[in-house]
Amino acid sequence: MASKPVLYSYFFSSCAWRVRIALALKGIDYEYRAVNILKDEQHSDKFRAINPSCQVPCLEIDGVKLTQSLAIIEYLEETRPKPALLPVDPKERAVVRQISEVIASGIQPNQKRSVIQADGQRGHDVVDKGLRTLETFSKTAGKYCVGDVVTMADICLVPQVYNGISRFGVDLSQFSTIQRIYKALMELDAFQISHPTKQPDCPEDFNPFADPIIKK
Ligand SMILES: N[C@@H](CCC(=O)N[C@@H](CS)C(=O)NCC(=O)O)C(=O)O
Repeated sequence: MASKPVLYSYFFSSCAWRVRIALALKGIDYEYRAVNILKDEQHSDKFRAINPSCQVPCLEIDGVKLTQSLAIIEYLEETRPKPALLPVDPKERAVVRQISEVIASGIQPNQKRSVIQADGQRGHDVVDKGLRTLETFSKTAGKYCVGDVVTMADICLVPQVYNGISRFGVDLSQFSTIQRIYKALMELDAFQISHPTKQPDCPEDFNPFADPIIKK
């Protein structure tokens, strides 16, 4: 019998949350192993042996160890196609990947803890500018980012928006389409059960609006 997938995650990691959403949408049961980034556990010898790039997420599944959230999501899509997270139409697929890349390559790496250190204003500006770009994609939005079906773009959007609001105080009301989509997505089970505050490593006294490192 195949062993249960193992997800190395940190409750407040937006990249790990992407994978948690994809696993939840596809109904894949997994074991959760916490890597505490605030305690620098990603650089421990133990975790380095698992993922030499010292980052979460990392997913052990089907006898392979996968890193990079978008690559993991695409692997899940190819091996467990239902429900689909990418549209059939190549143009729509491209838009989904475009939105995902804006977030995964354009926003998240520039606002991560190790990059901005204690500069909350810089983090705010990076997310604010990125969401401004995403708001311009609203022409293709339906109920969700691309049409009326949840896609990888939505999986990337929610953790980034949550991060922007809770860590940097980004004012979401400026972005009416994103705000509407975010609210619609947050009503779905897969987004709720994968939420940072529902993870086993989330401290009981965690205040999502007071980042433990960045004091505004
Ligand atoms: N491109 C990677 C980024 C992964 C990443 O930046 N992970 C962060 C948490 S969201 C991390 O592990 N940070 C700790 C560190 O870089 O030391 C992905 O999409 O998975």
